[in-house]
Amino acid sequence: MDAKRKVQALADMAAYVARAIEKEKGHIKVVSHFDADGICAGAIIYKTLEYLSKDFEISFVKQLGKDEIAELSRENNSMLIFVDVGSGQLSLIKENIRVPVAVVDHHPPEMCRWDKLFHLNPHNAGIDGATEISGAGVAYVLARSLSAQSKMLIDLAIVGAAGDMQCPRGAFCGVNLLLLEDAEYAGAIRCEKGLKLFGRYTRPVHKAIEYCTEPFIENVSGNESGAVQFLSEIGITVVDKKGKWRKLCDLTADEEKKLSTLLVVEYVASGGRADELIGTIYKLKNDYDVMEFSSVLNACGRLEKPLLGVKMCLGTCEGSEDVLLEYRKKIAKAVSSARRMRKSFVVTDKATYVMGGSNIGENVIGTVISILLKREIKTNVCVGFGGVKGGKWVKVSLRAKSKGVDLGDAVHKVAAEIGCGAYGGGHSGAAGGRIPKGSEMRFVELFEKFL
Ligand SMILES: [Mn+2]
Repeated sequence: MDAKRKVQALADMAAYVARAIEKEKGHIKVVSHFDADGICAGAIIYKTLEYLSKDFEISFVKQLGKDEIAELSRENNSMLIFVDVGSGQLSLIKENIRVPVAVVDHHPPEMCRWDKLFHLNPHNAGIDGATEISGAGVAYVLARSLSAQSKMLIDLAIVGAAGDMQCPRGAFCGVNLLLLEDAEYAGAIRCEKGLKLFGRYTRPVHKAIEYCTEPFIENVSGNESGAVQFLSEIGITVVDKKGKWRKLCDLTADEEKKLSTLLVVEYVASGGRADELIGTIYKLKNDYDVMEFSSVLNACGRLEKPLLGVKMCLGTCEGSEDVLLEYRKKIAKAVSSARRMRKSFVVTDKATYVMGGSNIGENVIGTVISILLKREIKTNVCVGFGGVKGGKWVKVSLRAKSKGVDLGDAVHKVAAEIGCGAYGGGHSGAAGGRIPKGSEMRFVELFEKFL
């Protein structure tokens, strides 16, 4: 099937799910995932239900497990809509939820059906939900089926895909590419080539360079006056004729080229690839680059402010710089506490296990191990255990440098073997799950067999 036919198949399923939602007159509860994709998907559904004047509320979960579903089953809702979560938990939902349920997700689906399930998942239309469409993309397809007004939410479908890392080397594919073309045509996104520094349209150029730590430039990264000096040495003034700060997008083509050349040299020398620094920039109407805006939303979720993220998706970006700053500090703190605990890491031939304990929370453990894996961990796979509030559970995060082992599949099977409510899943390079506190070493033992 070609891409457009698959999209038609997805749209047909969306129409079926949409009819069930349209019919619903009672209170609808929307449950979405707290990452950038889930926030975009949630915002799309939120706005669309508002267009339809539905009685609804939205909430966000870090994961959808037994506890979360049990809690939902005790609430008084007429309908549940799961967004960016749910396809992998169908049997749990079936067991516990009596009211009609719409599941709008892009994760690999469990094979399970019942009469009150309205399921929208790209895998069921022959579309790969890992690379070709995000949760926000699927939510957008449903939203279009519910209301023509939802067309204006198309940019969020792309932000969600970027948040889920569905644009390796800056390129989208599959349905994402079709959505991007639509978004460009509608004027919701503008594509241009250039330096992919955060703050291209939003920060003074010297600030963009100062905040840039990849590449890390001695005396410039993290050093404001150093950044100003660096620019003036290569003949780039930081203020314009009117005395206003110049942004990266204000530079002339020659100036940007000169700056790119120097930064790329530094970047390649520090082990990076040039195409990570120079390439297509997808500019949103709120003046953010798609990638950059998705990181703002990610920070909102990790700081437990997903509703602020929804607000930023649907309105003004006020407070976005504060959110990024707060999140940067949180990550820096967690990375240094992980480094202090180095001696407690379990290291085998194939993997390094970071025992975060209560020092590294579940919201940051994944990012912390990604950073450690890039900078100092020698094994191909890194597994992190992070603290979960309440003390009953431990969050497991898995990352791999290169392919070879399907982490999502491995964590799923290991969790099943541990039992007691443990669960896990994800993609081949990045996965996660939850296990009961105290079963960390059992996890290590079982997981090693998969490597
Ligand atoms: Mn997603």
